[in-house]
Amino acid sequence: SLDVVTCGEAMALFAALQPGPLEHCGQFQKITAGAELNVAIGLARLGFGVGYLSRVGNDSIGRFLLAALDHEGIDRSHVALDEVYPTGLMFKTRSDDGSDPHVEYFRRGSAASRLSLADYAADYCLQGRHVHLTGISAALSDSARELTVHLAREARAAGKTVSFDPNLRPRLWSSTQAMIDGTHALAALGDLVMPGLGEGRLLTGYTEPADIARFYLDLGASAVVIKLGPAGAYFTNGTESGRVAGVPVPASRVVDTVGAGDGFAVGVISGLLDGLTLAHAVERGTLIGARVVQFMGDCEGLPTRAELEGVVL
Ligand code: KDG
Repeated sequence: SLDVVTCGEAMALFAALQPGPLEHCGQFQKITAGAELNVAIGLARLGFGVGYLSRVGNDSIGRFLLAALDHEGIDRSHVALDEVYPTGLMFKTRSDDGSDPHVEYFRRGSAASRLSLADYAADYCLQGRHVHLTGISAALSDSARELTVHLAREARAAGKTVSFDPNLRPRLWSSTQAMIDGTHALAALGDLVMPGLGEGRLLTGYTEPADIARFYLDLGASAVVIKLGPAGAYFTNGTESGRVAGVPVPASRVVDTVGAGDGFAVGVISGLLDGLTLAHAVERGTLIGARVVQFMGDCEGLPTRAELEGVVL
């Protein structure tokens, strides 16, 4: 049975094996990517029943992703195989100095961009206790945004908890204003809203974490967690607020920062589903985020339950 359902685009990520611009790199490692998929993988590794709503192309990349879903024990009964549109791809530079890598997408017109209300299945989507969404799904296309909004609204109306990570991808939106409006529409349907500090500033116009959080509480969230990167996180549920310190990771051990936010989300969501207080769930988020940056892929660092228990960083 499912505990959590998420929806988004899965891609193959070709991660450069040498530093420098992608045009000069001839060697890549093929791994899975997709923010919601990363969260699905993290929650499945912690033992939750996870369902994933998506579309992939009927091509080798689509089959690669389906095999990865099977390997991780994620239910893929609602991942449609699209006969017309291909699976999306992305490439990532190798960064050897701890800085954020550069990412190039080949995902316009992808199978997942064709996600629409026709993919919605209430009996499936509302089976779990929790739905996790990000702003990336809303950025893929108008039809994918309609599906994402519908899923969030139905889940909330059915009494499920809904987490939302804005995960801003300016390159996928037609304009900054469209991005802000589209992201607000989804944030307004989230119980738990988890922006990064930079995202929160851009979206709300406020500078301080407490003011950004207030904006989302006023929009209807019951908890807001603002990611402060290596400095940890700020959290509030309106009555209890605080900061959780970052987990120090020596610069020499930072291999790849991409996926840290998804690892953080895995920690917070799993913690709340496990019945932890918001503060303890956020602590778990910082632990997992700090672990993920020490691995090259987006999801290699996501721990199993046993690894989480003895998290050695
Ligand atoms: O959060 C990690 C994601 O950025 C990555 O896996 C790919 O979904 C992705 C995106 O759109 O950037």
